This record gives sequence, C-alpha cells and structure tokens, in this order.
Amino acid sequence: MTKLITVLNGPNLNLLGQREPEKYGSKTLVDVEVEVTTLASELGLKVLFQQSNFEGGLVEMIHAARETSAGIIINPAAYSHTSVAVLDALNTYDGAVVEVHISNIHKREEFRHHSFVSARADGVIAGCGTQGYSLALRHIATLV
Ligand code: CA2
Repeated sequence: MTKLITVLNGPNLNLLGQREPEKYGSKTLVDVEVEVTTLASELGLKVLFQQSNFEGGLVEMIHAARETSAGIIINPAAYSHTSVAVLDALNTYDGAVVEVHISNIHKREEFRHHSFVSARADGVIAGCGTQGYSLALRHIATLV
C-alpha cells in the first residue's frame, strides 16, 4: 500500500507568498503543496498537507498521523521555539520526522536559534527556502 506522509505547517504559514517574500519567498502554501504532492507521486508516496494557526490543532494533527502516516514533515513556525506540547505530541509518534524551516533560523534572532522540535526530529532542514519541503520529502522517502 502507498505510504502516507503528513506535512504540517504552523501559525501564519497560510500567508506564505503574500507577505515578507524577502524572508519566505514568493510561493504560496498551495504552490508548495502542489510541488510536494507531485514529487510524492514520483517517489511512490502520498501526502496529506495541513496547516493550523493553533498549537492544539497541530497536536491533534500529530495524534491523527499516529494512525495514518509513515512520516511527518513539520514546519512548526513560531511554535518551534516555544512548544513543549508539540514536542510531546511528536514523542508519541513512532514514524520518521523531518523538521523544515524556510529561513535559516540560525542566521536570525537569537530566540529562533533553539527549536524544541529538533530534539525529536530525525532530520532538520533550514534556510533552503520553500524547496526545503521537497528536500525533506526526498529524505523521508529514504527513512520510511
Ligand atoms: O523559517 C521558517 O520556516 C520559520 O519556521 C517561519 C516562522 C518563524 O517564526 C520561524 O522562526 C522560522 C514564521 C512563519 C510566518 O509565516 C509567514 C509567512 C508569510 C508572511 C508572514 C509570515
């Protein structure tokens, strides 16, 4: 059976491509979804692409992935730097986890340098723009 990869996006990423293109590029989240879904079919995978502006929403999407998905690609956005709840949810998940940041969080403000999620992630991609999602999918394909 075709394996499913859940791709989760945190707060404000629904505005991708509409503001701050110098930081996050000009592609919308729908553009990224199309790109990742096309690549997934080339790799023999399926993708469920989701976004939430709420911490609890992300936690519930991670719980759902426990039953459905061989891997999670997650850009927790600002919750990367604050959320023990998202980390705890990922720690209940047995599959592969790859964390993505569009920008290079290590080149930005000090408060962005630490991600709680990285303690669980099998891989972390930062600073490769929205292409990071496709890179994450290629990597997760080798893990699942
Ligand atoms: O670089 C990333 O992908 C981030 O996860 C993006 C987060 C930021 O808080 C992290 O430190 C790094 C911010 C997402 C905000 O998304 C926007 C998209 C378009 C316009 C405005 C915000």
